[in-house]
Amino acid sequence: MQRQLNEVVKHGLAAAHTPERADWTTDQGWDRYTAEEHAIWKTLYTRQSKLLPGRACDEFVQGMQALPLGAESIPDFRRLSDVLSKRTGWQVVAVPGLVPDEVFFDHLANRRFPAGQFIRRADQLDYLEEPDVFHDVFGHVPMLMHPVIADYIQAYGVGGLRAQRLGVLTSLARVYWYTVEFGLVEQKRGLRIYGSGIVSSYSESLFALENRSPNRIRFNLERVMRTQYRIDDFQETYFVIRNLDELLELAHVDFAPIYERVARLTELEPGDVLSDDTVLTRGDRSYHAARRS
Ligand code: HBI
Ligand code: FE
Repeated sequence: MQRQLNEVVKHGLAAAHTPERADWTTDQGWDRYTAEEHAIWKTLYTRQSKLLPGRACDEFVQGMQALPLGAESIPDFRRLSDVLSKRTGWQVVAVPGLVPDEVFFDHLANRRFPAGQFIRRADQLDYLEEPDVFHDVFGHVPMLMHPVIADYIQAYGVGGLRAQRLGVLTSLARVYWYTVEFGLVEQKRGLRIYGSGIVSSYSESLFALENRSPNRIRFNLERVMRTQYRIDDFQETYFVIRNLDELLELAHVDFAPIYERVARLTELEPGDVLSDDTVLTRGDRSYHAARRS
């Protein structure tokens, strides 16, 4: 999962990896994964596959089925890229872990998804700070099979480079966080997960959909840009889109005037609810209240 990612990047831990190449890519080294590492993948994969029917959105399930992904082994990025590139023009490239923002955005802008080469340890099944191969591949790659998500994440890469120059990356990163990583979508048979941070996490899949604690609020761009997010725990609020095409519209919005408006508004805490929010579920906040005391 990619909790604490911004913190880790800010504090320079990402620099602990010395890049072999300027774009920080590395060989996946698929032959070097050990039996233990494949077994960790199998545990995670099996657990998530049982949980996700009726919880993940239809597009995730379809993407998953069309990819060379299975329980038995950590997938080979070349085989994934063969299928993915034919569908949406994206490739999966290996990186050692977190990479600097501008490197990350440059990959996305060019339809390369940087995926962590390593897998979490057996004692970190539910929580880790850097995005590993399970989060990046199981969580993100099925969604990249969908043309709308494929365009949206590329637009985030382009927008990220621009937002960095404008000094407004914080607002844009919140949009990414509350959509690509932690988004929910309304589908015919109910609320479903499309966010990769949720879909790759057993406990957050249950929490985001079924727990009484979090708010579930209709997605609104400016509202989301003002809202801080939690990097070290479950989200206090999930934002809900009506369908994935809503993201396509977002990819074409001119963010510059919006950044200016948002800069004049107060920031919101992760759990805040506003009088003009469209609230689907008002959370009782019990989970985070208990954590704080
Ligand atoms: N690097 N590998 C990797 N994966 C990410 O999701 C990532 C990153 N570097 C920076 C970053 N994300 C975020 O800080 C930006 O989305 C803002
Ligand atoms: Fe991620």
